[in-house]
Amino acid sequence: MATAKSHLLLVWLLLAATATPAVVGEKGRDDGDGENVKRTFPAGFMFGTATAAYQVEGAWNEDGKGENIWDHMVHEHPEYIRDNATGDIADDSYHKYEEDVRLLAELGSDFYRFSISWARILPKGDLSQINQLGLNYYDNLINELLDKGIEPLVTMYHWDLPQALQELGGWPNPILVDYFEDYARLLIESYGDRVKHWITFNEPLEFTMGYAKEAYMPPSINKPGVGDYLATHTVLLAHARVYHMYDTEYRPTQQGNISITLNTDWVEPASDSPEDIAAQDRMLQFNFGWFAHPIFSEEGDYPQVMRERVAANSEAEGLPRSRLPTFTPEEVAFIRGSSDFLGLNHYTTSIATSGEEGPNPSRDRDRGSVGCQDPTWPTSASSWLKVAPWGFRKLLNWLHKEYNGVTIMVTENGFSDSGELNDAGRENYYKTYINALWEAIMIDGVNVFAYAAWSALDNFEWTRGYAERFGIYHVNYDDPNLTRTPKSSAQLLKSIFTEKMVEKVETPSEYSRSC
Ligand code: GBH
Repeated sequence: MATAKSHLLLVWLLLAATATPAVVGEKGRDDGDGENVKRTFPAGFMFGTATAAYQVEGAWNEDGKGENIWDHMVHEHPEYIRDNATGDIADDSYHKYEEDVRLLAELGSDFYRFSISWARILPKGDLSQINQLGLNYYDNLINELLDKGIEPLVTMYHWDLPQALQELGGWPNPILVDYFEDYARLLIESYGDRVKHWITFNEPLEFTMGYAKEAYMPPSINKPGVGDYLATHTVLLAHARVYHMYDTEYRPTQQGNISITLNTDWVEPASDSPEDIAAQDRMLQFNFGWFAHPIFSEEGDYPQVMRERVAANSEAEGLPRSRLPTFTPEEVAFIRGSSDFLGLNHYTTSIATSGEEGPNPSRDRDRGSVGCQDPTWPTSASSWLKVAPWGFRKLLNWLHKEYNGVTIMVTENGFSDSGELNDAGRENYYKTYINALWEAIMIDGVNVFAYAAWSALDNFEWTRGYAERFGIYHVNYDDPNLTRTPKSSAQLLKSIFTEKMVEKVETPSEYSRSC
């Protein structure tokens, strides 16, 4: 089954490596003819890169920083992390931020997406103690970026909850809505004169798994189908609280935007059968609609299919109420529309078919669809990350349709290898994915205004340690100076970022869908 189609894939990979002639009749503008066709992005389109505090900063206990749940987990459970690695030092960006900003400038970045470490600013999580040295660090970073003409884009929360707040139960405790609001207000008061794009949360789909599974994400609590639903409920209310605070109290003077970053694979049905198409829809709703439907749909609230299925399973389990918490009508209205754009993290594609997987109970089981990836798709150093640029274009089109022409910022997209300087795999990934992006914008009319490559530099890849590298700049972890060196992909991205053009490459129109 896979063979004929995998040949097509091979042909495509060869094509992707060389320039191909322009296709006549497309709506988008292809400049040039014959070889080296360039695809120009709309005027004002922004290119940049992204990182996250725990993955790059290091200095985990310096200058008054408090402990967070990642510090805690890597120290208490080194066995959860490949090679017992930690982010104690990471890329030492806390001390090397000036050098890092120089690299970003060298790359021609319009913006830099970084996150703020909550416990660096509020060591106890609450306002009982404000760490001025922590505030100064981000102040300096923001000023350094602006000085080099790079716009700062700030993620308030990229997975590193202060341990003191975890001791109150963490995200399943609704009191965290208040604590998050206090923290966000301090950030906006401190930096909002200069920061015009805010992201409240990065990938709640991932970090709420910390309350559903062991050894994947702190606090590593094994309550699937309960802890993840409760955590998400708080996170959505906290997001909306901060959105409204910004909207009413700060937007009039600061005139910025605020949003949330959600992640998903594109999901392809295993076949065109109605069962597989329904499984595809459930996969997208349970993984993405769970967060996006309450915020970006016209009706708000969790997706109907999710409310129905979790309620039915909970009843069958003899529970007096659904494991999926309920929003009041006031809360539905409060969350609905609480975003100026959609932040999207996207890396790969998977395939869905109807069936059951995962522990009982769990969100996986509630979903009633099983995911997999086709082994013939080209891969990266990360087992989950298969190269499928056509899936990126399909996902962008699905979002456009599902959420009524929503304005999108791609807040992460990237490829892992084991750290080669000559990173042809990453170059191929960016060329093909940025082509797919161009097609979605210029041919299909999807509203995307910015794109961030993950990541500016190699960094601590969570439980995968330092083995899977996403950087455009290489970091030498054997060298105490943690020397940064541009990889080949830095040249490629520099030309894309500065010329706002990508060289045209073909993406396959047929691909195999078997697992
Ligand atoms: C992003 O998550 C993060 O925002 C970023 O911090 C991270 O460094 C980057 O991606 C690269 O990973 O094989 O079952 O363990 C991306 C979404 C989804 C990727 C879950 C890892 C693990 C699947 N992540 N996936 S599994």
